[in-house]
Amino acid sequence: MAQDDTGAHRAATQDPGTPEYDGASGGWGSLKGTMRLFGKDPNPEAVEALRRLNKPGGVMCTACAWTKPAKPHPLEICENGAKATFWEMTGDRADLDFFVENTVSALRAKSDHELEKAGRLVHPMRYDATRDRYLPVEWETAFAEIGAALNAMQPKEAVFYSSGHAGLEASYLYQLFARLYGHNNLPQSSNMCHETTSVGLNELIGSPVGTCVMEDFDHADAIFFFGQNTGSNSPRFLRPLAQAAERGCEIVTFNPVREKGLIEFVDPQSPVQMTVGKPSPVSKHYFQVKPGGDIAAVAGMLKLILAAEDAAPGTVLDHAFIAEHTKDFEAMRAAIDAVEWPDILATCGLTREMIEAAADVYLRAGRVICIYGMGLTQHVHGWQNLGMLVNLLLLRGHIGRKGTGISPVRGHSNVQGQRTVGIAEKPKLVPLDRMETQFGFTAPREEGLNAVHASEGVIDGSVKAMILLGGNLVRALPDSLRIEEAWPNLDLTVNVATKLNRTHLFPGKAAYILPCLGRMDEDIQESGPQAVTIECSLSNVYASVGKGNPPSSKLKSEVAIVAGMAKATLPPNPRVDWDGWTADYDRIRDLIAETFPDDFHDFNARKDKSGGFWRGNAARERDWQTESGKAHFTAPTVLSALARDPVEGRMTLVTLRSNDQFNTTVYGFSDRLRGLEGPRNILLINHEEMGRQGLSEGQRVALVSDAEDGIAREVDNLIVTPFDLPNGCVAGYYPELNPLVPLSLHEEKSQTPAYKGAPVRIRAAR
Ligand SMILES: Nc1nc2c(c(=O)[nH]1)N[C@H]1C(S)=C(S)[C@@H](COP(=O)(O)OP(=O)(O)OC[C@H]3O[C@@H](n4cnc5c(=O)[nH]c(N)nc54)[C@H](O)[C@@H]3O)O[C@H]1N2
Ligand SMILES: Nc1nc2c(c(=O)[nH]1)N[C@H]1C(S)=C(S)[C@@H](COP(=O)(O)OP(=O)(O)OC[C@H]3O[C@@H](n4cnc5c(=O)[nH]c(N)nc54)[C@H](O)[C@@H]3O)O[C@H]1N2
Ligand SMILES: [Mo]
Repeated sequence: MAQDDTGAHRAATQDPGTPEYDGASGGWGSLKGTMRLFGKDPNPEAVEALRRLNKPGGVMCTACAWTKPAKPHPLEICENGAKATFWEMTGDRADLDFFVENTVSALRAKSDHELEKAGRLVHPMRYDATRDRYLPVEWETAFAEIGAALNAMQPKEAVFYSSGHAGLEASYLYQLFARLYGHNNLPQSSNMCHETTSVGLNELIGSPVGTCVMEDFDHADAIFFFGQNTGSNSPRFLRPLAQAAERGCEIVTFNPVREKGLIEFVDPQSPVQMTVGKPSPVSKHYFQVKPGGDIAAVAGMLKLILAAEDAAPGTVLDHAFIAEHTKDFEAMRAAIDAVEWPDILATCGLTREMIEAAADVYLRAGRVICIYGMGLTQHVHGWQNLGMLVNLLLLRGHIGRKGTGISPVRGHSNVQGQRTVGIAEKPKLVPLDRMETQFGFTAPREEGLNAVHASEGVIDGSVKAMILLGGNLVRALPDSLRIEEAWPNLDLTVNVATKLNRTHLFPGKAAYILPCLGRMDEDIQESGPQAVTIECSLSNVYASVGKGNPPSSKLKSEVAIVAGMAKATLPPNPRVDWDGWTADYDRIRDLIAETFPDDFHDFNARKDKSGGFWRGNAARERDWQTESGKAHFTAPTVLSALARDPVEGRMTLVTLRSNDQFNTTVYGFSDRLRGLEGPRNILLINHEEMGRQGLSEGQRVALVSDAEDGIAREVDNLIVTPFDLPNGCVAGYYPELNPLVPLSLHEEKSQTPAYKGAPVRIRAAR
């Protein structure tokens, strides 16, 4: 592959080329990928669940937040949805014998994969330090002890985290519990994920979520796609993308890694494609931007677009839109004019021809959508990344028209919805006045802790209790070894979980694992079978009804567990009916509708609609709910989204998800779509950098932190694996490499950790 003088390691071709691996994403490979993990005779209940997945009356998949369409396919599933379903509906059990046989210290020697592979949790457990084991405890005892422990501390010393798994009902009760108890310490997984979006888009266009709906993908002429790996992380989105490409929509992708799903796609639902195996091309142009190089790449595009306008005034920009709807155009223009091409090319690692090709697609398109994921949000200047995409869209009025808009692709299936119903550490985002009237109390107004601030509190001892409604925080956070070390100093750790994970193995002084029903499990309460609800990336809200046989009669629903803890902690309140709400989730939805009438009026009636109900989006109507009442252009203050300028020998570490994992849940060891098989302790690096550093394939090395904050960080025994990446960066897997990401290295406004831009050096293995 040619190296040009801009540092791009790929010749100036704009053709995505033929991938080096066999078979496109989707297709037989994806079906085989699933069967390989779960055998030829998977649990028949799981197979039945798959038939009902993402359809009205069925279960809404836990594997990602991509929308569940109103007209679902006969099988509205993907490889990873199937994996998530089989993984949750496993016949394996981490039963009482398992916990007798294994001390917690012994369990720490197991891998993330082995821990969850032990199977579903079946009984509430309490840690016994003298025996170094989790031992069974009765629910009421656990609730009473948790309540007593919480009442023995100041409310603001406790943190209530949620991973984006739990439905809107449990999430609403959880935030209510926190506020009745007396804090806003409600960090959520989005603090490590799309918080940059929640903060950044909100400032820029007055919407913390994306503006696109499904129909927009049928009308866009061009889609600019930044740092989101659809093939692995939201595979059902591949079909609408491939269909868009097929009808002539030009997709331009910016990503340091040549992610196969964005190159070509085989539809597992298309018999012709499955037989002939002819893939549909997805991206017209695929540009391997350097990590953190997107601001520069888009700055180049903006320069060309503004130059086109100057050459033929009045023909390129939508002046009427800019005048009526936006602010700071001139400041943006001045900042872009001041940027020099050599700096742009050096920072993004692309050639001028590539950027011209991208600008050309933009200029020819009547309707443009920008899509992005963690490749933009998990950087120090992530907010400016988003600002650049919004700049692109605003220039020609590409927000608030059919076929246009900005579309962040969210992660956990209900991560967006939990925020909508009040899980927020920022009290100003929540209608506390209304809740005060509803429940007759004075809500805390002090800003709560987000994930990074809560972690700092665990390390410095100011946080005393961590309650986790799902998740595996010790593994998912940056600086994970420092977190592991500090976690056992907590007075109280409570893990509401379906499966055992590493966080549970660092018990606080009092520590509980409370096993919950999963989304697939039937949830029967006093009033009968219950539905839960979730919100997808496109702001549709749907009911999800589990039908599976729960792995143990001892399990409680997340609603029942939150209510149980709350009841045991809080004094009685005539307006608060934990038991009655648990008995009938319709009553919780009525509360949600009362607190959030605009979004959730007639909630119980609307929740069963095919394709869900859309919550609406003001920015889509060009109603900009920003401070100025306008949409804001951004004048970038930096060209690279990374924290620091390049230094000799320093590499940028990008942490990636494999195709065989869901966050910290590792299903298996095949990263099929990248052609990587086997162990996860790999260091991906290109041939040229290998030569420069004197490395050979298969050699073992260590990575050390180059963060200059005086904290030593190291991950040893990584296998050097040649991989097509830009120069100056290396990549490897999350969560194994989390010890190398400094907690202090985070996005400037939202504190989203910079998981895609940690400074490291390569050292000899010990
Ligand atoms: N199967 C599966 N599905 C999942 C998940 C999972 O772990 N497994 N996780 C879920 C969750 S919580 C989330 S948030 C989403 C995450 O989904 P994504 O947003 O796709 O997140 P990642 O896979 O971390 O990385 C996204 C891409 O960013 C690219 N990238 C890295 N740095 C840069 C950069 O500087 N610029 C650009 N342009 N690109 C860059 C990487 O090469 C990668 O392709 O997926 C959800 N769905
Ligand atoms: N280096 C690096 N680190 C990252 C990222 C990265 O790209 N790179 N990505 C970040 C992102 S985007 C995210 S969202 C976070 C994710 O961080 P978390 O939300 O903390 O982690 P998960 O791996 O999703 O949580 C897995 C656990 O959730 C529990 N669980 C599964 N289903 C359910 C359920 O239905 N109910 C309950 N109560 N529990 C359940 C199981 O016990 C399982 O072990 O990680 C972040 N960390
Ligand atoms: Mo996420």
